[in-house]
Amino acid sequence: MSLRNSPFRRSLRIGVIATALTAVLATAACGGTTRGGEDSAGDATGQATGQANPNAAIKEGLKIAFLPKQVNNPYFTVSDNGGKSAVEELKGEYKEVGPSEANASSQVSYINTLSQQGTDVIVTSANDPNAICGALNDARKAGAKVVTFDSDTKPECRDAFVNQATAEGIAENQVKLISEQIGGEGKIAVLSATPNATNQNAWIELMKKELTKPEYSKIELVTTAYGNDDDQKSFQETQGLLRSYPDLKGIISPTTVGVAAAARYLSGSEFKGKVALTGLGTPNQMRAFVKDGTVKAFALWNPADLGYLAAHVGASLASGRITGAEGERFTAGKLGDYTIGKDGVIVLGPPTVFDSGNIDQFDF
Ligand code: RAM
Repeated sequence: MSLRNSPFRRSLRIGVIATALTAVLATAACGGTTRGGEDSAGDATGQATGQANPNAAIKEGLKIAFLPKQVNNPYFTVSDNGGKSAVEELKGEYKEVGPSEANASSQVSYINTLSQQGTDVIVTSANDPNAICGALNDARKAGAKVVTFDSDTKPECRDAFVNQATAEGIAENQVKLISEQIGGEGKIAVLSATPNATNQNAWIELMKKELTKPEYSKIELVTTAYGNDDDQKSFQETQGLLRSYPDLKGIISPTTVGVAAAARYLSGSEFKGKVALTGLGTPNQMRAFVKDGTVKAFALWNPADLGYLAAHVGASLASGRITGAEGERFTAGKLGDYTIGKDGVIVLGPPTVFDSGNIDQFDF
């Protein structure tokens, strides 16, 4: 079973706009030009300009680099390997570089180096929307196309953003899952990744909005803790949450690192099976905790497909097939056809929910 076969995916992805995600981002004026200068990538407002040629051949030998939030996170290993397979299909040169810790500014020096190396496409997931903006725009001025995936920078600092699902869809899914698991009533907490992560903050804001719906009126979000996408810190923060709120009914951890660490803590504690835990996790990291009864259900998209799509978007930008403008259409190899939404956002598709009934069908 694959996310690609989801009946919802094709209908939702076309023209879907991650309005909430982009709405929280401020605007600033910066543009970019393509390497060789044959077409322009953006005007002073960051809007794509220039003509796309949907029939342009994908250039061979494109240097496409992946710069994740951090390199030692299994989620990004899977996503970047998906990118690698696309780059190989497209006869480009793939590389992955990045920090071992997901710090706000730790990605800047990597962007500068990639730019100096004449990289054609930088695909990155932002630890902080502002910290990398200047370096990305310098790279664009030097000729690189910039694709964010997973976690965006500001729209004017990149050519396109490949979003894993709409931020609204993720927030709805997470709140629904925890509500089902705590019987629609009680105190909950969020265990997030880093405090500045664009994706996490957009999801948390929308979860708060979702919780104002009448059906969730008996659920109280008491706090948000930050595990920094670090296993040990996430483990300790979980322990801290349960000390501070002994009557906590559930935790939402919308990070693969956080939810796995929280599950490990709960499974070895008196709270196992009593405090609910859901979030965004990889099936391989969560399998044991679903089997031992610590976790009932959690969600994620296919990270490999996300990286694969991002590489296709980058190659299409660098080849002049698309400019990142709303309404442009393109084909992303085995994933099929996509349409670019507002602010250069392309949506992979809705998340999949994993539980004891289906988790063994997934291997990532
Ligand atoms: C972690 C990262 C990533 C997020 C996933 C769900 O690996 O924080 O940005 O999308 O979790």
